[in-house]
Amino acid sequence: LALETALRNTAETGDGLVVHYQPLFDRDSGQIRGAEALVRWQHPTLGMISPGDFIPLAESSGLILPLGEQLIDVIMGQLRAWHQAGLDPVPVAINLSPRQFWQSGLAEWVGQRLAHHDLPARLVGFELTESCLLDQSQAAAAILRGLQSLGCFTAIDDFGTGYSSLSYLQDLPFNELKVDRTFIRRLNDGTRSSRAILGAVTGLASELGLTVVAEGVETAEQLERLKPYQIDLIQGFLMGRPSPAATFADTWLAPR
Ligand code: G
Ligand code: G
Ligand code: MN
Ligand code: NA
Repeated sequence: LALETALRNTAETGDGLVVHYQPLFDRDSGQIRGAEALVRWQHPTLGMISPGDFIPLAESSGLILPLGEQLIDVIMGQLRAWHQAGLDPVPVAINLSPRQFWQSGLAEWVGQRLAHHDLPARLVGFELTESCLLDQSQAAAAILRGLQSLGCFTAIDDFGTGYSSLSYLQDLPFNELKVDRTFIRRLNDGTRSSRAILGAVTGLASELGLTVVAEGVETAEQLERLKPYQIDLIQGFLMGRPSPAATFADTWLAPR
């Protein structure tokens, strides 16, 4: 309960929200193409808490809604600050919990915040997992279209881990598909089925016009093994770990 009280304070004020940014690179040119925002919570006495340890509490308590709004404002504020510092920001993808995704008026609210921060919508996108979409693909499609019509991009995250249905890819307006890192890791075992599955998913996604992202690339050997597949972007510890905003900007952002 003490934890929930502290989280409520953070949800109301934004104090203690820390965002790290992990770069995504063009697989072939190696150029940076974007970043994923990954939240941490700086607790007054417990120190830095990872999302896996507080997002579930935020979801069960309902605090995920105000917390998520604070977070989006922190990220948009950061993009604006980078721009004002003379840097050329890259598009940032924000993870959404199912409750945030289904909150009514999401796209409208995002549009208002973009205007408030005076940001081009193409700099902001949203990642959802398949658990957001279950059994409601018509309604989900409408929300995704709302975000896309603002100019934001949409990504399906951790693809292949949930109740994946390939028909999601046809029915839902996603710009990007992020292949879950378990599929990248399984390439290490060298089995024919691992290669077949990765080939089918990346081939179909690419054929449908989606930007395909390989997540969790940790070794040069994995990167090499990914070469035969239709993969556009690479994310993982090999190329860049999540880092605080200042480190991220120093390392990866170019002057305008
Ligand atoms: O950074 P880390 O590996 O600890 O992230 C663990 C999980 O927390 C990931 O699945 C990631 O998608 C999720 N996560 C990170 N940041 C956010 C966020 O801002 N909102 C939500 N809903 N989930 C997040
Ligand atoms: O569920 P989601 O894909 O949003 O989770 C993102 C999480 O994956 C982040 O917490 C990030 O720290 C983690 N991550 C990013 N790159 C790698 C990697 O190369 N290996 C592993 N094991 N985790 C990674
Ligand atoms: Mn993600
Ligand atoms: Na993921």
